[in-house]
Amino acid sequence: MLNLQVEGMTCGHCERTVTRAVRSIDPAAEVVVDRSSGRVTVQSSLDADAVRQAIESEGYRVT
Ligand SMILES: [Cu+2]
Repeated sequence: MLNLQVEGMTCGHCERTVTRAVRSIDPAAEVVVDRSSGRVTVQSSLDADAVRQAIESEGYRVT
């Protein structure tokens, strides 16, 4: 389980974009996004770097 802090999510579209970015590299990933806190929880066999890169490639910042 990965807990990430993601900056720049402002609406439901952002939540879906982040979720899709992770699923694009692991279709089986479970992604929970809490937009108000910026917390993103990912259940996946992917390593944290791969997930971070996928999210950042959509224009969000992972801190
Ligand atoms: Cu948005």
